[in-house]
Amino acid sequence: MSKKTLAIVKPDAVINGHSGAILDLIIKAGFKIKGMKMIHLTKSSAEGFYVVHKKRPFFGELVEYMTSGPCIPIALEKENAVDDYRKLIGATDPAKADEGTIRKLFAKDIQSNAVHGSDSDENAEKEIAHFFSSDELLNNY
Ligand code: 3AN
Repeated sequence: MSKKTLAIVKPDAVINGHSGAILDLIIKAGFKIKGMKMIHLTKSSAEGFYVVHKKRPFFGELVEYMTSGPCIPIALEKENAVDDYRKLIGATDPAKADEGTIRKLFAKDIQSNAVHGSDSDENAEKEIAHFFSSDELLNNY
């Protein structure tokens, strides 16, 4: 099993000043930060990242939202990273997320839902590579 996952602090959370609190919860949950940057996604990069949702009715709005402000992609490492991080963030819709989860605490609605988390080991690899070259990832701490 892979130990990696990709988190993104999304534009709503960055703009509303929640980045530090979210990072604190991630670190306290035992994840190690292997790479992190603040960027403003271009339309083509956001479309590429969410290509699996291209046919969904919310695709256009999702791309607009993800390009509306800065976001913070973070490459994380931990045993069982994908599942443990998804437990930490809670359900896609914050109204359905468990108490104490990042989305329950900081997300506004199903679209502006504060954070991203990879849904499989395979996608974690692809998503980390979308944002980070190998020399931007720490391997030795
Ligand atoms: P998750 O981020 O929990 O893996 P996905 O992969 O189903 O959820 O959706 C990707 C992103 O698309 C979500 N994080 C959210 O921003 C947006 N999204 C998902 N479902 C909807 C929806 N019904 N309406 C608007 N935006 C949505």
